[in-house]
Amino acid sequence: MFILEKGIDVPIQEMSLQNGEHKTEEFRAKNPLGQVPLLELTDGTYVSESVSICRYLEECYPEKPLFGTTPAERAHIDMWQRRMELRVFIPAVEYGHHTHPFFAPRIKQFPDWGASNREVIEATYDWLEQELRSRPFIYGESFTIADITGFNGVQLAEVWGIGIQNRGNLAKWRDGINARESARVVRYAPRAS
Ligand SMILES: N[C@@H](CCC(=O)N[C@@H](CS)C(=O)NCC(=O)O)C(=O)O
Repeated sequence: MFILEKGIDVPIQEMSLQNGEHKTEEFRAKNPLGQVPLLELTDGTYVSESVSICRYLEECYPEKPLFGTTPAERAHIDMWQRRMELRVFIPAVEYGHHTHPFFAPRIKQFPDWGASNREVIEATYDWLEQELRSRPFIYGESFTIADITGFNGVQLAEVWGIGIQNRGNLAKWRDGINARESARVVRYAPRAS
């Protein structure tokens, strides 16, 4: 989604997680965590972690900035991106991991921990509902990395059945992001509500 928003051309190699292509010795030599995404730099090194990859691309291709341009803007956008990551995206990951039957044979589940993450998401949604009364995007008047992280977190929560319910401002924001051309590569939700 970030690459499409930037309008840059980055060669993409898709991998089958189902076939365990990310767990081979060859792949682990590039990322010992055996996870995607992974970016190969021109100097032959590799960077994993989605947001680190986005930051690198932003520095290489500063046009259409998604992390801000001034020191103040960068700090604010980083703050909101972290909030979306820590209070929506990661809690959605944790909720799924610790409550969904799919993960039961894969990881040791702690359902109470799962439930507490749902509370974090719901509280954040209540807060965002207020924040979005007066602006169209997570940070101000323009689309940023914080919208990408937030949107993907909201979608993931929806997959596990945590909807945004009757929070109208949040729904309007989500639907606006969902309608962007770039969202086609991450859009997968049957809406929980
Ligand atoms: N913190 C990493 C998380 C990467 C991650 O969880 N990737 C998933 C796919 S979205 C993965 O590779 N899962 C397979 C696994 O962990 O075995 C990032 O932000 O890039």
